[in-house]
Amino acid sequence: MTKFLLEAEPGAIGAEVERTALVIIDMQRDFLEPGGFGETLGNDVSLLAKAIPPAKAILDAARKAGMLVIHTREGHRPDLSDAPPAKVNRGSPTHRIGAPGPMGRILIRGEPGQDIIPELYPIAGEVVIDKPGKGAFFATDLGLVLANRGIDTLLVCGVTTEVCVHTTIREGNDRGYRCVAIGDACGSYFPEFHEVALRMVKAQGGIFGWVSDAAKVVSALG
Ligand code: C5J
Repeated sequence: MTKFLLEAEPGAIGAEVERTALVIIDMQRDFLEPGGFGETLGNDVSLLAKAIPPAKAILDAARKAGMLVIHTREGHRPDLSDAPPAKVNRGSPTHRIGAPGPMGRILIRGEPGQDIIPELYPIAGEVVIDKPGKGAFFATDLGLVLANRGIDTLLVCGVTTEVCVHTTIREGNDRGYRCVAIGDACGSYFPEFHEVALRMVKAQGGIFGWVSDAAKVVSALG
């Protein structure tokens, strides 16, 4: 086993490369790219773009170290059979899941906008999890993949900090994983939510995880 020590808050965390996974949440074109679904909702996508270079840095470091890399994509089957009406029937009808969007049908698997941005595109051997919910464990085989690889620690980054990243860290924590949010490799359309979401993870002695940053991950794995 290859051990590493990651500087984090509320305290450093020791882990093993072979028992750690990098989980990159929903770095999808529709959330991040100008002209995508996120921007049509009135969001400033440049706030999310800031997370791309740090996410790329830890992706490169994880690949070099031979760490398990997992990418997730939020999205649904084309017939919406896995999309709860309570999720679909929300917001303006022209901006709902399944409606035509600037990069194909909104949050539908296989549409260009639902895919991962080119900068962080998965390579052969990396796991891609299509998830119908906000958390990456809900209604997916993520838990099975992690158990089969003997994973006990998750380095989690992606978008958005307070929604899908947070939900995944909460789910992972309850399942017994040590979850570390890589703060600068996460992003939100709402900077105050991003900041408070990270503070929530590490509050009270690390109530459901740790917070670190990309430079610390690169240094720990280097
Ligand atoms: C994610 C969302 N990925 N905000 N989705 O956070 O709806």
